[in-house]
Amino acid sequence: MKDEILHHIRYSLGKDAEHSSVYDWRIALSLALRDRMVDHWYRSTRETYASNAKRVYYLSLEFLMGRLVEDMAANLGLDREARHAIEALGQDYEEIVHDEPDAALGNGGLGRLAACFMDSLATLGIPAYGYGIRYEHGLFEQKFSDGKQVETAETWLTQRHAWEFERPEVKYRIQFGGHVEHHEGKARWISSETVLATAYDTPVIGWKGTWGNTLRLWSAKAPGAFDLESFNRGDYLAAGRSEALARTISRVLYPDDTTDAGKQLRLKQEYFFTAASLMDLMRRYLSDHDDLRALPDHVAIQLNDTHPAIAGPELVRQLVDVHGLEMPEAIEIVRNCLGYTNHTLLPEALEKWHVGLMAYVLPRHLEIIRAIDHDHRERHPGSPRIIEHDHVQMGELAFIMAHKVNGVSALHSELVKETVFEDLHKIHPTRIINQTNGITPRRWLYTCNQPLSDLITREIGDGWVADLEQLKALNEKSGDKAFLAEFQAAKRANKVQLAQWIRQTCGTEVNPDAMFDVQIKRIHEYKRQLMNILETVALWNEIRDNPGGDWTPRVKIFGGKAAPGYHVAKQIIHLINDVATRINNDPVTGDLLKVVYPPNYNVTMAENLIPAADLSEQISTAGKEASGTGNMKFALNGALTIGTLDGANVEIREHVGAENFFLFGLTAQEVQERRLQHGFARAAIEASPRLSRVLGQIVDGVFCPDEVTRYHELVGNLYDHDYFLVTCDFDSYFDAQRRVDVAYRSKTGWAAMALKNTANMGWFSSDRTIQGYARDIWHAGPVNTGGME
Ligand code: DL6
Repeated sequence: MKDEILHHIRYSLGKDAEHSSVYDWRIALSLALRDRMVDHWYRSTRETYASNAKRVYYLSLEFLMGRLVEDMAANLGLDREARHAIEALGQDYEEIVHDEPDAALGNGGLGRLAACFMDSLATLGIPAYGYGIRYEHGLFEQKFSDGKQVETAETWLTQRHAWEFERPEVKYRIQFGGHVEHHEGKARWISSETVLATAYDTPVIGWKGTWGNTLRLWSAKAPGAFDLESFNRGDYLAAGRSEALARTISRVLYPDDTTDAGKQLRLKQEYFFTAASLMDLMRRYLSDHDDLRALPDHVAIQLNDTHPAIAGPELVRQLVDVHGLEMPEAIEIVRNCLGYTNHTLLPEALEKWHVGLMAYVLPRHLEIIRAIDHDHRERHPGSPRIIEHDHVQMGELAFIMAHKVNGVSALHSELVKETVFEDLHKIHPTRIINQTNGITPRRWLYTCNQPLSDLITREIGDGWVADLEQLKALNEKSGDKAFLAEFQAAKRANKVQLAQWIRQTCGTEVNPDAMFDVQIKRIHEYKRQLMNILETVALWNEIRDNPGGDWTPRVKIFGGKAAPGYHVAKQIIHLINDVATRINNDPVTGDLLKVVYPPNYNVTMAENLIPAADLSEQISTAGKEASGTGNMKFALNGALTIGTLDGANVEIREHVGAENFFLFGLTAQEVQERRLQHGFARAAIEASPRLSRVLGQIVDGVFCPDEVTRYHELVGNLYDHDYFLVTCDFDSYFDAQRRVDVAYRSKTGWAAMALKNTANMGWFSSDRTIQGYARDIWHAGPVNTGGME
């Protein structure tokens, strides 16, 4: 390994060891690891071709990969070797690993799920491709200026991305606009704009290197030659214009995971990567098959939300316009290939495109969508329409074009049947199924939490990394005081490290013996960070009223970004920072209560925070969080959850035991009923002296003396339009937090509850989730491998 790294320092970076920077060492290490992947990767491809195995294609506008070096080394079984080699070369391994920028090609849960799925597909040996966009700028960087969120462009690709292979020979012409001509029953799309999609491949190697799949990301390029004539005339802007226009398509990730961006560019992005991916998989299929009717026997395509839902009409277009199939038969073939995962019930996140825009950008697809709609309504009179009120409803399109539609937690899948797709579910009662989300244990325990991972491996061996249910053996240890002490020591080691990092990042001293209470996720009203900070103020009040009381010291940790245009979410960020400033400087509460909000939450930060957390905040309004996956990461790492009966919390509670979970709040059903009661929020505030006092302080400017009116709108909205029922759940939440305080005071009792969480989270491995998709949707499986070469 050492020689391989030195080889890359010299021959790939053109440096000598003495003059190499941290960056050079990181790239050399990454290239050395990448070399070790290539043979596994090729072998997997050869075996897939040789066995004629069915391939899975996971289409996702987002892949939130984070850093790769540790993950890649761990999956190759080279994590220790890599560290030793770097140290033997006199370098600091941690510094090198931390030099890698996060590949932040996603907004949150949906994109991170795609990354976990890639890891599990490779670990399980299922032949698969992830297809997405190679954004030049990933999710924006967040800074705080006087407590307010400020966004700047993310720049990961200004450095070399060592993991990928550019494939200049793999390119497809993607068309937009123009019109359609019909002649003798055949359609011809005469487009007005073309860009090239070119491929970049990153190998994804599963645990112990037994299998390798590909993440293929598309970059947009101009199709024509550089405009030398304009350049020679001195018109440099004109010379670069077509290149710049084309590149726009893969330039920026839309910084919004809950609202329909509504922009022409977004629709173009969606079509760009979907069309390129389908052209690519069709080319691969036709390279060794000629019967298009057998496509579903060899190809399974999963739509990660509606973002790639144009795949239905696009594949129909290719089958009909390019390969000459009849429309009804093409629709049936495509349906048998496609699965669609729904990740949200929020109405604003269900994509809809105006027919005018669709006609302008994708005129042939609009015709095909009308044909699909017509075909479906002929077969199922009275069915909901795909095009309603001049909008193409992408959820309906995806549903109709998929043979299976899945929700991402048991509760969510039931709500999908009862709400957004109620009518379509009646027509196709077996189409909606559930596949509860999962997380990869490789990244979310083995790599990110070495103290706990080492302890578990010492106790039960390392089989758990690829078979997480083996953690159940730890249940026997919940009465073993010596083991519980070691379990606590692992947590404490993580907390000490985090406390140091918090000091460096936020300048705040926190006590590692205080309870670390963490809420990290996108900032959204339904996730109710607002309720958390209001409860923090209420606790602050009570401590100040009785500073000598028997309080449980707490550090409240927040992390998360707000969509740049989401005004209320940005106000909530500002409020949290204002409250933090006031509380952290209060000598009365001192170490009993601290609030920290490190900026720029990302995958790497999650890997630091989660292993150190004692309490996991999963407090969304019931019925709103489709699943959550952060909730799983925390519980796996031995944090207890305070949460509502929402998303996958319901199943987590069932698995870890109700006695090891702090439940509060209204159920999804009660939420619906409460909303119908006139003046429910005012009534709740009036009934809660604690909440009234907190809201009064905020209105009086206790946390913003420089601008007393800053939060009047935010608080006013709570009185009049508390759609997410912060006010109604507040008292129940406060009481649950006090139960948490009491439980935390018994160190051994807490450790036993935490261990029960770790021991019973095995079911939430994304390996289990992928096995479910493979069995129930894709009808695909692993190609037998001979183990590590
Ligand atoms: O399924 C992954 C993840 C869930 O865990 C979250 O509960 C859910 O909010 C998230 N959904 C989205 C929806 N975005 N769009 N469209 O990100 O998916």
